Amino acid sequence: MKKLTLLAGMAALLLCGTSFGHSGLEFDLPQIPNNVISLDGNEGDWAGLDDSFKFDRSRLEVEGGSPFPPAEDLDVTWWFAYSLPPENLLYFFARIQDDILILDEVDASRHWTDDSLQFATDMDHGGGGIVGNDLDEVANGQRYHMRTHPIPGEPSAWNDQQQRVDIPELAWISDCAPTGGNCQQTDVFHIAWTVEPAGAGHNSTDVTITWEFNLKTWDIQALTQDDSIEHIWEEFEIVHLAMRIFDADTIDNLTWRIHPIGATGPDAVVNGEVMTDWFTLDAADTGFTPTTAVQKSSWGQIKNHLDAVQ
Ligand SMILES: [Ca+2]
Ligand SMILES: [Ca+2]
Ligand SMILES: [Ca+2]
Ligand SMILES: [Ca+2]
Repeated sequence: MKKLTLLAGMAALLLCGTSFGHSGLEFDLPQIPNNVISLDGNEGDWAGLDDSFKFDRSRLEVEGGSPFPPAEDLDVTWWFAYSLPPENLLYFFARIQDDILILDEVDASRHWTDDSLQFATDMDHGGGGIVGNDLDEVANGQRYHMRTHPIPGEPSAWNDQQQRVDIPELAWISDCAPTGGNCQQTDVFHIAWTVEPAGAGHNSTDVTITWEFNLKTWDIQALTQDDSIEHIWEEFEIVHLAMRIFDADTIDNLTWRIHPIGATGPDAVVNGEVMTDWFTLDAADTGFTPTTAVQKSSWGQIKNHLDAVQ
C-alpha cells in the first residue's frame, strides 16, 4: 500500500504540476472512518491519530518566517483529517493557549481582527483566485474568518467572500445562515469550540481555546447549495487547504499570524496557486485507531474501497 501511495502521489503531481504554479509544500491528510468524531471541543476521540499529522510550534512559524512566539504568549496544535463518503467531510481540530483573549469586534466581517482562524480551500486543486472578487472566484474556493463567541445573529465561520461580492446568501456555506436577527444552523458546517476557564471573555488572561469542526466542501460553490458541486473525497488525491491562526493581544493590531513553516502567508488564503497541497492518505497509511464505536456500515464501505485499490 505504501508503494501504491507513492506512485499515486507521483502520478498526481505529474498530472497537476505542469498546469500551474505550486507552493512546493505538500502535507499528508489523514483519513478517519465515518462517525468516530464527536464535535464537542474535546480531543479524546482523536487519541488514535498519530502525532506526525499534527502541527505544533515545531512545524509552525510567524508570517514572514520568524520563529514561533514564546509558549507563555501563544501555543498552538492543530490538524486536518478527512472522511470518505458517505460521510464525506473535512475535519479540523485546534488547541490554542493564549495569554490574552481579544473578542472586541462587533462586525462579523472583521472577525479576523480578534483571536481567530483564517481558513480557505480550493478543493479541485485548480488554482486561481478564491478571495471572492467576482463569482468565478466564489465558485473556485471557500474562504472563512472564524471566531469563538460569534457576534449575535452571525456565524462562527464567516464566509468572507459574501461581503466582497455583496451577496449575503453565500452564508449558506457557513455554520449558520443569518435570517432576521437569528442564525440558522446549516447542514454543511458544524462547529464546537470551548474556552477555559469557564466564563472567559474579552480581555481574559491565560485561556485555552479548542476548535473542532467538520464541513462539506465544494468543487464548485454556487449561490445555493443545490446549484453547487460537492467535493467527493477520494484516497490519493491532492487538494488545496490553508489554515492561519491569528493571535490578537491588543484591540489595535494582530500580534501574531501563524502558518506552517514555509507556507505562503496572506496569499495562501487568497490565491489557490500558492496554497499548500494536501495528499489524502488511505486508512492503512493513516493508521488511525478509533476510540469510539464505528458503525458497521462505515467499516464495510471502507473495507470495500480498500479491497478495490489493492
Ligand atoms: Ca471531540
Ligand atoms: Ca497571545
Ligand atoms: Ca477550485
Ligand atoms: Ca490573544
